[in-house]
Amino acid sequence: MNVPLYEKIWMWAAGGIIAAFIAIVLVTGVGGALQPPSHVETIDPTQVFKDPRFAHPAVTVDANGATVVAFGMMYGFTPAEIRVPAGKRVTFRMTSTDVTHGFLIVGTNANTMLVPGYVSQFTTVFQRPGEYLIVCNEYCGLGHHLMSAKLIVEEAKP
Ligand SMILES: [Cu+2]
Repeated sequence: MNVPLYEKIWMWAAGGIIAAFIAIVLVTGVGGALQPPSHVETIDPTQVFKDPRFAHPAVTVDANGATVVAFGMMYGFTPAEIRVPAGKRVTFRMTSTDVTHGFLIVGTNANTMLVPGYVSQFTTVFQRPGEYLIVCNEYCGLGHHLMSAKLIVEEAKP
């Protein structure tokens, strides 16, 4: 069969693009699945109460913003009421003592999973003062629907 040269070039080019796509899918899919995508900080889930990072779950406010140390367990969050300043950077550091929980602050873009064995961390800014509902959005057991907490965003003091 006599295939014209241009036809051959385009067949090889199309084949090469397909091979490149498959390679990209394999490299990112397999490589990315080997570890969590960000902030790999581990913790022994059975020792959360004794671990110095989580022994005193609380909100620490300083000039730059606030740091929230909290954990989720069946079926609640500790602390159950979190007070942070409006318009400042708030860093959440959280984990779970038992199973995987969710941490969603309704009406904001704050949403993470609390996976036992790992410390979840993210930073956000709450612009609007007010009261926000925090819910667990990963089914974690019979009391899942009872698992909630409160975020109070306070007007920043001048
Ligand atoms: Cu839960």
